[in-house]
Amino acid sequence: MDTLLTKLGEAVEAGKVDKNSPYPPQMKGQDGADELAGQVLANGVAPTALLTEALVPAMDRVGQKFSENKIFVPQMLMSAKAMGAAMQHLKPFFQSGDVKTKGTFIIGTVKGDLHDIGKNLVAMMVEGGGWTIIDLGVDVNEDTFSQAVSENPGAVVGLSALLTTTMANMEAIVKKIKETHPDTTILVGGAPLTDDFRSKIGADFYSPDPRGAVEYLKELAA
Ligand code: B1M
Repeated sequence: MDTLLTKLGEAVEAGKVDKNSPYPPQMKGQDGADELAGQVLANGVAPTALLTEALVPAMDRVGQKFSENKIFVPQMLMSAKAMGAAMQHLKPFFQSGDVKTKGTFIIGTVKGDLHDIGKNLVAMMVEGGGWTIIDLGVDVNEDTFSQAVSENPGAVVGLSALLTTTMANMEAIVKKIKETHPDTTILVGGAPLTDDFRSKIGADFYSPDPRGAVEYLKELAA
């Protein structure tokens, strides 16, 4: 089983989406992230193990190689695509929560930022925790967030950012939401954030991972 998890991590790292994918040429005809994720789960591995032992470490290696100029944006995109193919297999597990009655969770990656893998994972897991999800996508500005809250009174909002430059944009979004809808609870997350930063921008809760967001929302709904 470790071999399959290793192979899955390698496929994501190399950007091998599925068997038919021509990229990378040296892996032509081999199973990709899509097939391997299916095989791992069919062998009874827990979905969270697939995530924490194969997919997330693979993306970390991708980030490391990018920092060292060993790969560039197109390769990083192929890895993201491969990760997305594997994540499709996780969806049914993370979404099979209770009936969706706990409330509405509006989520988006903040303006200037196109990273959506972490945001999608948070959305999947919160949905599995029994919340209705409104996913605003990536590069979302303060007006769009505020509008979504107007359309969904009482909704909780989640902001994601992966860049040190774009996390700064969270402040204006929090400000606008709190001005227009003062009672809105706002969660923030993403690799460069800290709880100090959360406190500085006036958001209500910071979680480094989807699990923390789910737990916080559970308490909020209790
Ligand atoms: Co970009 N990128 N990227 N990238 N990218 C990073 C983030 C980087 C760390 C890579 C590096 O240099 N080592 C670096 C940021 C440096 C910094 O600012 N600190 C970087 C850079 C520089 C860039 C560009 C500027 C590169 C360029 O063009 N020169 C560019 C920016 C584009 C833009 O957004 N405007 C860029 C582009 C891209 C791609 C488009 C090619 C692609 C994204 C594709 C996509 O998302 N669809 C990409 C990728 C794939 C990465 C890395 C390799 C992987 C990100 C990822 O998906 N991780 C990343 C390096 C890395 O993270 N190791 C990197 C896996 C994911 C599960 O983790 O997203 O952290 P993460 O989410 C976690 C937690 O953060 C948390 O839960 C998730 C699950 O555990 N979380 C929340 C996230 N949101 C949350 C919200 C919550 C709670 C928890 O509550 C609401």
